[in-house]
Amino acid sequence: MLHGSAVSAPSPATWLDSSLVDCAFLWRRFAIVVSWLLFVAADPAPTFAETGYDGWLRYSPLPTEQLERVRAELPAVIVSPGDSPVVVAAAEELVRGFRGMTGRVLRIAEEGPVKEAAIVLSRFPDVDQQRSQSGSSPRRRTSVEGFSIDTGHYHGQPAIFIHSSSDRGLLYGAFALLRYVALKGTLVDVALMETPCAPVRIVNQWDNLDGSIERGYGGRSIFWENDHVVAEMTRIGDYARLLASVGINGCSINNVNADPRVISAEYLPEVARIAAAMRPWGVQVYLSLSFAAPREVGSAPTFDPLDPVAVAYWKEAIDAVYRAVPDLGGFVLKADSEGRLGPSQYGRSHADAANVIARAAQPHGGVLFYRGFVYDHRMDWRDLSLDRARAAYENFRPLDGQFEDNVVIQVKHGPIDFQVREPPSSLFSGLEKTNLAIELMVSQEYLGQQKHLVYQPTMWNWVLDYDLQAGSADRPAGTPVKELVAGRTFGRPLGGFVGVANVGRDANWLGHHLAMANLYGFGRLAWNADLSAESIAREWTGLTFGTDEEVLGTIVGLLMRSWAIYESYTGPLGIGTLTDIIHIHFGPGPESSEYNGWGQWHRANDTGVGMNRTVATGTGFIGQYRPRVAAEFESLDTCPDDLLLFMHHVPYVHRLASGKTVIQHFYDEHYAGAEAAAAAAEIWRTLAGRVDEQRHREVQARMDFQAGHAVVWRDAICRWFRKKSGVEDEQGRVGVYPGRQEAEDAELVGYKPTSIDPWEAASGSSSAQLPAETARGTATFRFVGEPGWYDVRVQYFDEEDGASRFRVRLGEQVLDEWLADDHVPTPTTKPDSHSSTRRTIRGVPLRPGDAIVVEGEADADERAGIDYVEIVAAE
Ligand code: GCW
Repeated sequence: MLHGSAVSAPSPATWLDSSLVDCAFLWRRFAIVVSWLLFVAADPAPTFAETGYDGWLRYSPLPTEQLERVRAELPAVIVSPGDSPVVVAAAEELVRGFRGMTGRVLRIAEEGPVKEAAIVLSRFPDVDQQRSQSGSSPRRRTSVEGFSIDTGHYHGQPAIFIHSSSDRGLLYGAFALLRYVALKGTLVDVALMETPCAPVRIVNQWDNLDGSIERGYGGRSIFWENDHVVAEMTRIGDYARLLASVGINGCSINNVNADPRVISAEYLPEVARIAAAMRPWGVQVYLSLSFAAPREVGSAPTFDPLDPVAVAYWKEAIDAVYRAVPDLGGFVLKADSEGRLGPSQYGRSHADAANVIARAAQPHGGVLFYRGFVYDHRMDWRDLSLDRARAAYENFRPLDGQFEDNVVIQVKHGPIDFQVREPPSSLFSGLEKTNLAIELMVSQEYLGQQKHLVYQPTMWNWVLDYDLQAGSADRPAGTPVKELVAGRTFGRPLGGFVGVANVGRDANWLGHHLAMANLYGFGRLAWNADLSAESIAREWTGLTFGTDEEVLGTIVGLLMRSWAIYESYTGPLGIGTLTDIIHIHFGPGPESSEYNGWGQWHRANDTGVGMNRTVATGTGFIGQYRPRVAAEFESLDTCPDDLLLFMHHVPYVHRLASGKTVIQHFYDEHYAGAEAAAAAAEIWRTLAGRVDEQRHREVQARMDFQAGHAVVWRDAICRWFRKKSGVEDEQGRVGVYPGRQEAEDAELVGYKPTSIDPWEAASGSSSAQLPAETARGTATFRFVGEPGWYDVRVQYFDEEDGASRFRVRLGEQVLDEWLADDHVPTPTTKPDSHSSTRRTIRGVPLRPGDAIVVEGEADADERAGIDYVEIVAAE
């Protein structure tokens, strides 16, 4: 797009040329302009540009009143106990943070007498360790990483103490103190005591060695380029700093669809450079392995985990890795999944596979994360008894107790694959003698790929708080997912949280500034799973956009509603996201879930919809839960509505608790969701001048895109379900779009009506495209309504295989022009539901008979496609 914005104001000429001067309208505009000017004058906007690179660690100057207070309270010296890289990072972070927030530069001093008030990084002996010989309980591990902050005296001077028994704990304490000051604006009587709720707090990056990132939507890899580690390490260190600031202590640096070379001798020095860049921030590096490595990069003829040759390979290879990176955290393994080779090749179990690597890592203190995401992607869709949701439990439950203690089974939060709503995985209550970690996806693969706003901590709260009732038979309640995965319920030595982050080289790391709330939220929940999404949103917004209550409240409101909004215009009632699941997982594609082996089925047919997973008549998946949870899901009377279609197949006219039929609820939700997405974009617009210009503009562009794309979703899904079910929308909205004129019905010159695949991705019957031999063309739309001011929405296709040019004229007057070169996060080279994009031209004066001419100029394989033009009364 021309200016990165889907909304443009009409040129002044449009206003002057108009003979339709409507006084009331002008007064309204005048009043808006005046109030805006008053608003700007009263509250000067931040004028500096912010790229988002600093994330939530901006340390921007405190507001005046707080500034005075903190300056008065702030000690002059930081006392630091030594020169380990992590402690140095902690002390320097305090200097950096207070300099940014207050303009004061603190001095760093060694332990010993001081003459001024001080912040003291105080490492006390690890009492637990001295008392306990075991040294491996999660409580001990986590207590080591905890910290406390209080005030007192140091060598007779007033002091703020950050205590911990580990360097990492001191670093986390330093970040916590800075966060406290940024949000509260004071240091008086600061008193905090925190212990992370789980030892495992790790992110995965799905980065390929060539620099691409699988399911990454924030640019190319910060770690890899051209089959090597990047030369410039700054960004890697800065990422580790962001991670450390929320307590994350590990990061796997290559895709779980692993290139086996990563552990070969050639790469180890490069991996060591990454480890060195992350080490000061207490972030340990993990490597994803290929299970066939003994054969792929070693000289072994086999990768049978029980064959002594393969066993020897792993021992040698892992010893070599640890010689290069002695503090490597460990490994991640995806085996027997989506085409990855695994133990099944030799009839061995996942435990055999995990243990051969885990044993080799044990002497080095390394941990193996073995992914529970194992399923058959070539299932026979005609066999109604098959169900992908059952796979993780069926694969791992029989092996409970057979894994080494340094193996963690890493399980996606739901039984399918990061859909917009899934129940918690049944495996969380299925393993008692095996370490678990929950895998959450920060990167929004199925949630709008960071072009749509979806604040995930609301969803994660819902999953983590779900009580899977895995306690004793007489008292099953009180075992929420967060306790199970942290290893607390069954007293496991390891457990916790893994987030698939996939940050990239975009200045703001994740593409959408507001998506950083997900990375922040992941870290905060991994640290303390009891935090509410709302409190996290308030923290993140305060740190990222400032604590002005109006700005803060507005952004928190947008974040908090965003998951529900996305769910409603994509796939409500637990049906799944309904995206195009066999390709890029972005736009709508309801048909694509069916009739294939991937098993993400929703089973919509002529009479009903939903997967029957009951024990009584369905796939039996529900039986994998503990009795009370299973009973709740099994019965239509007690199954929660938001999981209804995940668990049951029901007629379209089945009535929900609300009294609405399923199909009517579906229609209503899609309309309400699209409306809410449009409203959200307008709410963000009101923050112009209150948020720095660059971030405001960039977020606005994404939210405007989302508002348009939500309509693509609404229309595709509603039309598809109307056709499938044959049931009309009670409100008559589906297929009837006020003010919309289809491009295929317009007066076309050069353009030709062209069908779109799948059909529901185009409004009406098809679209208009320029044929291969035609470079330019026009589509003319005649206005038929009352005279007045209108918004003109042009729905066009913005593919990745060209940059077509569009110009919109009202008669001879140019209203707008733009280049269709905006990026859909996952490239598509077709006019389809992913590339369908909206451009809105606001406040256009129109009279009946006026011609709106869309001129298109094709480029390469992008044929300047137009779906429709919609003319609606100006807001
Ligand atoms: O959902 C699928 C993704 C794959 C991913 C896989 C996994 C890394 O579409 O891209 O592969 O999940 O989690 O292993």
